[in-house]
Amino acid sequence: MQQWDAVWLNVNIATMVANTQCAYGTIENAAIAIKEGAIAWLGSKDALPEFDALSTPIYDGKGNWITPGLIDCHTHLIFGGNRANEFEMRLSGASYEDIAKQGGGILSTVKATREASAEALFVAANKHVNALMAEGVTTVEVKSGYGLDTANEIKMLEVAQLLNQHHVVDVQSTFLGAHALPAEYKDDADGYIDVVCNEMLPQVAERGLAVAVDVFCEGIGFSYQQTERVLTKAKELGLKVKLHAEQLSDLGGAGLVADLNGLSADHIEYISEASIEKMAKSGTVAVVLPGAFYTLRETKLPPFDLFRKHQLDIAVASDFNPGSSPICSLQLMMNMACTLFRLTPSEALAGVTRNAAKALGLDDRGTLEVGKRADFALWDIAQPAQLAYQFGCNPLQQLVIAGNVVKQ
Ligand code: DI6
Ligand code: FE
Repeated sequence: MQQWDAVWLNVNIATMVANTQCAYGTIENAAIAIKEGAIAWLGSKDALPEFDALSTPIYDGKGNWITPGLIDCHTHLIFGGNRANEFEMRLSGASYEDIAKQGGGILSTVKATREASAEALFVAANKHVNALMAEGVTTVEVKSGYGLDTANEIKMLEVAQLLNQHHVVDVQSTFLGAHALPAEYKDDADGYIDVVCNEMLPQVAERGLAVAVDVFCEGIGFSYQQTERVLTKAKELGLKVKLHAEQLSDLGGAGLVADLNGLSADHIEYISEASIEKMAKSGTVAVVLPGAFYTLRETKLPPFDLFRKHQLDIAVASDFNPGSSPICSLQLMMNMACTLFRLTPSEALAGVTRNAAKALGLDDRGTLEVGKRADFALWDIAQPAQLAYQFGCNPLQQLVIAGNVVKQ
């Protein structure tokens, strides 16, 4: 007789295991059992083995749907202040790039983040993680990049570490020291990159403060050569690499991160087919960020036909940040991925589960299979496409993270 920690009966399961027959990897009339934080059994209810029903908590799913816990693989959710004033400026005609060039944009959040205590940053960021979790998120990636000096970049990563320790949601940290050029290094971008490579990166690696390293490779960010220096150094130190690439122009960054076997290239509205071919070869995930596209009222869509032609894995993330995507909702991103980017609802769901896990280099989650982490959500829906189709009537009923029922 099986000894499990908990069992869910009377559920339909979208396993999201890649499957050519059914995009959701559906098992209807199913059951799922967990033990020690992992999935111990799942399958058709008819095949359920005998288990110790007297001492096992049993949940009745009432015919609702279970999906993997959602994974937001690209956020900047630790920051001081807000940029509602720039929202107003953009509405009266200023562009995101104009504002950045005038010393606003990312640099205004840098000022507020430097002025904020670690405690204040933690309290604000904790609310953001709560909001994501309320919509079914079980893993979130968090980037630094609003400190832009060694002490403040470390401060941000320590806040991320604290969040990971204190929040039930799993927090994966990324070092984004090369996010913007701080005022102290105006006209000396290479000098700032020296500090990122020789001072910040070694400390981040030695203290285990980040899993991965990212750079904003862009006309208003850092050049291809500067990006290459940072990512190469990161790899030497044993860190994974990913990139903000081709958001506003094509600098070839996505090809670079693919050449370095990077996890993901993110944004990529302006990517070339040559870079897409490189990503296909290296298995680098295409992370698309409809919240930034929407907020900046961009019109150039990422080239999804080419992504599909070259069979890239596509992830969808919030890019939650105070400037270009002040939207702390992965459910809305799924909806926008369909409405703005024309992904199918199953592609959108794969984008926030299986492919988002791959974008973070995590192979223990993102699909529901025996042995994977017991991270899953029970939704009050009649079919999985509803998760992308509707917005504002959060259907989350129950959330399980590493086997713990954190919402019911
Ligand atoms: N691209 C983005 O979408 C965010 N960072 C980046 O490099 C925007 C960050 C911000 O505007 O504060
Ligand atoms: Fe971003």
